[in-house]
Amino acid sequence: MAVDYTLYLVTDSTPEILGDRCLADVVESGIKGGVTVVQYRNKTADTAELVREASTLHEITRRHGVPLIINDRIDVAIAIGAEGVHVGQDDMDLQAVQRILRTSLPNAIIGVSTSSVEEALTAARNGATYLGIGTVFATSTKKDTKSIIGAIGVQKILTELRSNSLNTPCVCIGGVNASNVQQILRQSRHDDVALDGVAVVSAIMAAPNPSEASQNLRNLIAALPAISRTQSLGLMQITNLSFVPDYIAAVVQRKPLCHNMINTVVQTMAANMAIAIGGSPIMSGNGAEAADLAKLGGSLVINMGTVTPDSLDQYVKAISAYNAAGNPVLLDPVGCGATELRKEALQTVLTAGLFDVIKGNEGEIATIAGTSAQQHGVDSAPSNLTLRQKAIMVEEVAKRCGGCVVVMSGAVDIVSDGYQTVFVRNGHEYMGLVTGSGCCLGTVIAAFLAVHRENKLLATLAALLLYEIAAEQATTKEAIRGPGSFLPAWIDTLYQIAQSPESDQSWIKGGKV
Ligand code: 3NM
Ligand code: MG
Repeated sequence: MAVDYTLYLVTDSTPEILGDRCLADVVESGIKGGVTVVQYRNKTADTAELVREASTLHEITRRHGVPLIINDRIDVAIAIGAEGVHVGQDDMDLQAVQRILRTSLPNAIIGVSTSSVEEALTAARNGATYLGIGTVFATSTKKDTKSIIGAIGVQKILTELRSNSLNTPCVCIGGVNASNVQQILRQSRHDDVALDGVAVVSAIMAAPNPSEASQNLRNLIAALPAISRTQSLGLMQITNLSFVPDYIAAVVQRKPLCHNMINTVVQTMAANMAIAIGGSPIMSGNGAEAADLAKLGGSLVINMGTVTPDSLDQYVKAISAYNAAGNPVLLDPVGCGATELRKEALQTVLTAGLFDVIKGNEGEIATIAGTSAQQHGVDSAPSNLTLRQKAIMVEEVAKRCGGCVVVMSGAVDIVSDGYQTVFVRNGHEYMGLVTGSGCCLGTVIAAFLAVHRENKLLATLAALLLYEIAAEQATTKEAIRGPGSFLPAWIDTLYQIAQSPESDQSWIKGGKV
């Protein structure tokens, strides 16, 4: 039978996790909440107890049409006629398991724990039905974990398997819970390679309400936005910018909510720019209302420009709320390398959830990449990196952040989703003389993200071109004598283009990508 690995529950009967509750009740509750596979794992009970408990569980799982897999004990699996077994690297080797089960349980699922590329390739080549990949995050549930591999380790294993044409289903295990399930699923993705599900112990077994905990995990998994790879954009087709007016028209038509948690310097300007391009801004710094706002289908901007301990707490709440609702989040890590406090705040934010776009200047992106020199204030320190070196850095950060789009703003803007990278040479020097011109780009991009979720790279590119070409056009107006008169003219031009992006497409011919 085809197994659904989406939410794989591994049981644990220890007092630390099960407490004094009944194992069968907890498992049934989990299944009712959405568990799709159950593994009975008990490292201490006597054989008679194992067989007895396994058959009780089997009765429940059968009733709900969910497969039951027995950890390690092939004999117990055979005794109760379970759907499968799961073996670790220190258990009986896969070929021996296959020999034994060939006659007694010929259709058995045989899962294997793996923590390295070699182990995974070997198990998959030898015919494992599925692989458990771990340990993803540190966990106290299993005392003898070998290595913590993180999302990057999982991604590496998945990529190697798939590039060797091994399509064995994979789940990951170790420290997975509601706060990180979206992160691990998204950050382990690469091209069209993805996990088939997640395996958890304590997130369900130790939950006060296992059914609710399972339901919550299923919802979080379901809310995860599909990875939106730019379809054969390529460098050839990027010369055709005719999608930009269409993207703008859709923003104006849909009037997306733009929830800005943005620094206190640029609130008004960001709100005005959002309105000019057709968005509906709300400048709320209160994380407690983020869950309600997230339901309205808009996007969230986290701009750390005037971060404080309190605003940081609010960001974390809002990021979780938007991630849970599956709505886009843009991070502007303003001045994140300038002080120790900002570096710490950046780490808090980056681990709080997932971002669809990260936008920063060179110093800020370099700080995220871990390669920056000391920043002076919020402006980017000049570096001697070549454009190519910067592009590699942008790509790296995009990959590391699990398929988010990274924008490094500058004289040449670099935009990458980790697979495709685009340079944009539009803009005007006056932009650098108006405070908040970088921050407001985040707000404008976020408005586009809310409407164009299927293609984050193109959405970002459309917003960037609109923003910078409008700035160029504004400076050609007669009354412009400097940055002061430039700002209102820029807002006017954004508004004019947004109102009729298609009636006169000549503006987009100014796009320099
Ligand atoms: N196997 P929790 S980690 C059973 O790395 C098990 O192979 C692991 O428990 C491995 O979801 C683990 O509570 C325990 O962190 C996972
Ligand atoms: Mg084992």
